Amino acid sequence: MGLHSSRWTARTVAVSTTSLLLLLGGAAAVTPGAVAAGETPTGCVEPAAHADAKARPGRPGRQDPDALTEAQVRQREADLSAALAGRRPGGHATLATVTIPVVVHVVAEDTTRAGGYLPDSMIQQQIAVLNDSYDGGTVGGAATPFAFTLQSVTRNVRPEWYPIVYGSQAERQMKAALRVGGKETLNLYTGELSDDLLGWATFPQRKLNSSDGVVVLAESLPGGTAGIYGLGDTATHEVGHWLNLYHTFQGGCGKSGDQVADTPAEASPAFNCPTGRDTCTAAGLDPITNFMDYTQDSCMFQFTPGQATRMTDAWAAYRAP
Ligand SMILES: [Ca+2]
Ligand SMILES: [Ca+2]
Ligand SMILES: [Zn+2]
Repeated sequence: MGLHSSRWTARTVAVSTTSLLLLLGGAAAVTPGAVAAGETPTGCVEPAAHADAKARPGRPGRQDPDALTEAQVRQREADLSAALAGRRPGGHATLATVTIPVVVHVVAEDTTRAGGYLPDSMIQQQIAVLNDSYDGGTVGGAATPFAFTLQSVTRNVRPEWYPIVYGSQAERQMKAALRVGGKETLNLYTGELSDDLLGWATFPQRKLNSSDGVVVLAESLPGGTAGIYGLGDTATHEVGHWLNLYHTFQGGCGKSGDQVADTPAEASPAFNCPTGRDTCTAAGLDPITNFMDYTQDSCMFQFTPGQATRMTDAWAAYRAP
């Protein structure tokens, strides 16, 4: 309970105008879920509520879909360098504030909340959580250049797309039908998801395709019923991938890691909110409060300056109009 309080306090102290919204989520005892198979190098799939955290990464017969291989990381890093060199010769990109237009696509099976038909208030609260998270408004969080503004909301009662099944033809059809804007536009889809997932995202690519975007469990939005994942940080995490961040546990204790120097290496995902976790001999405790770990929403509240730089580079390389 102490950790829940400290995180809420962190939000409250730093951003008093949005902190109340975060309190609506509650912190019911729900444990993270199993992963689904079928991950691709350009996707990221998150675990959802309602299953056994300890079983998740190594669940028999299932591979952790978020684990990119070292070869995949090397390939992505080479592409980032090449793309960045084309946009900004030499050094890191620097950016003034970038306001990302967000289009939220509410996908539902009927017009009830249980059917995925979220109220506008939850969507507005989600945008507030994104801004709070990316502007360094949380205690210890680094500021990034990114701000978010709600451009529009589409409401889609489409039982044939529901639940949203990761990697399915129905998902591709849904995105092809709904996605709008260029590479700078964040298309955020909400709905019930397959396989107890919390969400998934596409990493940036040089050539835009209709799959680009973020999918999150509807009830993971602030005020949602997803228990320890009901404060809106699933979207924060997924948007991190959309801006080219890896998990903090990418590569484990090995060499390449998450390509960010100021996030201590971590052997495996952390769940719930452990104290003093230290899974790699490399300096530093595991970054369990980082948005790119797998801890519960109340436990994750930071990006680092290194992650801010990486996202800034990725914006210049891939998403800047
Ligand atoms: Ca690191
Ligand atoms: Ca360590
Ligand atoms: Zn992830």
